[in-house]
Parts: sequence; structure tokens; C-alpha cells
Amino acid sequence: MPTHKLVIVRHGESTWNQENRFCGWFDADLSEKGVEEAKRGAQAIKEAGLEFDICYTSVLKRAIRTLWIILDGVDQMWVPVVRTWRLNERHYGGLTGLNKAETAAKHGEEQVKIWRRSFDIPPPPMDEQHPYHATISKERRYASLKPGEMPACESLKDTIARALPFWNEQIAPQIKAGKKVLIAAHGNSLRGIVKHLEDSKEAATEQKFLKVSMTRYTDSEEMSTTVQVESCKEVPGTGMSDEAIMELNLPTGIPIVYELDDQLKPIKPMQFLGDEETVRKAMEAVAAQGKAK
Ligand code: DG2
Repeated sequence: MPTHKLVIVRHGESTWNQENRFCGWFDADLSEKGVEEAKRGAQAIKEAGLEFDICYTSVLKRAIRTLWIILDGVDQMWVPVVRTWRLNERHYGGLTGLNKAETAAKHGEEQVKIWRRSFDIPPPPMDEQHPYHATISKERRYASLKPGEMPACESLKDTIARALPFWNEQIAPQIKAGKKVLIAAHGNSLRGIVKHLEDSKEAATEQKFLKVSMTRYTDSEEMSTTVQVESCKEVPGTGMSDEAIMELNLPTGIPIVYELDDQLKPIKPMQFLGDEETVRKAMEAVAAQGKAK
């Protein structure tokens, strides 16, 4: 059975991640730390000996720059890159620009967790008076969107719905044709792809634990570990449950390798190219961004 390796990476820390602000479609650049994270991600990919034939990213510079840094770091800058708004971060609507901890202090941590992590509950929409409405909605890069495609806010479900056509029509055929694919995107657009891949597995058993494995940067020694997913029920036959995806916090700049069969079903747990301690801390830090200070 032919197998394929897909590499996905969330961009390095952005200036708005650093300031703990809801970013969504706002075009924040990488912070200095984010640049260093992307360089470390490149080093991990280099040590794993991964090569690419085609890369995909969003139209937001934090993801594009991360991809540039990675391709530079692995000396594969010649590889074609396709950019699409369909891989953008989920649109954070009216929350765009707000501080996550201050929002939690005002609306409660539970509400912020629902806005950040629920599967199908969107944040409040961005209205025309919103300070970033014009900056985002009138942007030239979105001029080709058809009527109704420009969101005012998106849940994870909405994000998956607009990313999937691109996955199905552009990315999946390339992987099936044997092309080695790298996707540099965002916390939530990648959570959508992870959910889609995990859902494609045969009838799922209990999703109490999301099994992941880690590879050390330095000696490529492989380890398996499990990340506990809280309050998760058994959902036979539905792949990754809505509860399980709620607990998945993707770290910035740490590449993830998926091994897929010829139907693009994962045949192994996703593998982080990073040491266990670093990955765990980075995931916990993302989860903690929604706590009131
Ligand atoms: C973050 C994700 O997106 O935020 O939009 O604020 O991956 O582009 O930095 P990214 C944002 P959370 O859903 O983790 O709050």
C-alpha cells in the first residue's frame, strides 16, 4: 500500500499572538520569537530529511513568512508555493483585535473557550463599525471572493467548510499523485485539516486520548505519548469528536508529520518534530491564552 507523508506547520508566533490578541484575518507579521521558531521548525525538517514538491499557505504574512523561512532553512526555496484565502485563519469576527485575557475577564473563561475552541459556535460577527472591518473586508487580496464568501465571523465548522473544497480539489490530488506536500497555515485552519484527516479513519473507537508522537530535534529518537483530552465521550464511527477537537491546541512553529494511506487516511498518530517537553509546554501555553489574568 503506497503511503504519503504530509507535513503541516502552524506559523511561528505572530506579534498579535505575543500581545495575546484575537487575530483571525488581520495580517499580523511574525514576532522575533516567531522567526526563531520558524528557523527551529526548518532545522527539525532538515534533520528529518524531508523534501517537498509543492507547498500551500494562506494569504496572511505570518504563515507565508514562516513558509519562506522553512524553505530557506531546508534549501528548497525553488519549490512552488500556492497561496489561498481558504487556508486563512478562522475569521474571529467582532473579537478581532481584542486581548484574549481581558475578554475572558469580561465574558468569562468558559465563554472565551467556546468562542476559541467549540466546533460550531462562531464568535460574534464583525460589523461595519468594527475598527478592522475596512482593513480586512475591503482588502485587494480578497477582491476575487464571490458574493457570500467573505465571512463576518467563522466557527471551526465554517472554517473547515471553506478550506475543504481547496483540500479536495487541489491538495489531496497532489498527495495522491505522490507529491510531497508542506502546508504552512494557522492554529484553526490546521485544526480543521487535522479533524478532517482524523474523521476519515475507519469507525473510531474512544477518543479519550489523542495519540501523538514526538521526535527529538537533535537525535531523531522517536517517542510516543498521549495527550489527555478532557471531558470526551465515546463517539463510535465519527472520527475525532467535537469534544476532542476542542482540546487540541496546535503549537506555533513545530512541524507535524502525518503518514497517510492511498485514501489519505492517517496510518499513524500525528508526529510532532519537537521534543515532548517543548511540545507539551507550547500546547499548554496556547490553551492558557484564554485565561483571565
Ligand atoms: C490565532 C488563533 O490564530 O487563536 O487568530 O488569534 O494561528 O493565526 O495565530 P493564528 C488567532 P486561538 O484560536 O488559539 O485563540
